[in-house]
Amino acid sequence: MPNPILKQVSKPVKEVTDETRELMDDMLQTMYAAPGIGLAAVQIGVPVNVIVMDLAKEGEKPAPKYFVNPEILELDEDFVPYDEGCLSVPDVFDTVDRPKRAKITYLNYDGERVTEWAEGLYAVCIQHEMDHLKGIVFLDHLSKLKRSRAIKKVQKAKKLKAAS
Ligand code: K2U
Ligand code: ZN
Repeated sequence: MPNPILKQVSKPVKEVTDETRELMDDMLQTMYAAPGIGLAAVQIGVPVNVIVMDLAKEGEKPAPKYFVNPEILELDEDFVPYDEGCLSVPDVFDTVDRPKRAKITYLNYDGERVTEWAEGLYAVCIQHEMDHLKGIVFLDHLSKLKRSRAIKKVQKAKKLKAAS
């Protein structure tokens, strides 16, 4: 942080092919290994509009979701706070206010069109991931002071890690 890769604006995918599915399978494995509950392709250095997610809790059957070229159609006026983290900004957590619900449309793993409302953690996560596709990291929603403190913390941790 700040990492130019994360600031890239990702490009739409022309069509969902076996190559797209292979990328999503790889992303899902990476996400489970982190562990995380969502991942945008740009976070593994591939700036394309692809997101994977699995909101299943510990011990529940995995419920992977795949999003190709996702778009937000509508956002709720009400905002709710959530203590967010990010796999690309390790060990930093802070409260971000986001619309409570979001109507989204996307192509699924098989390239079929899905349009649905997301709420709860699903709404938080999909908005966090779709920010990544626009080169936005959750820190960009924080105050300048909080953002600069978070970046210093990540950079210090990185130096320590490099030194150790
Ligand atoms: O994009 C990412 O960095 C993945 C995030 C997704 C996420 C961030 C904030 C709120 C919801 C989802 C990682 O999953 S961060 C790890 C995590 C795990 C459980 C709940 C919240 C965050
Ligand atoms: Zn993130």
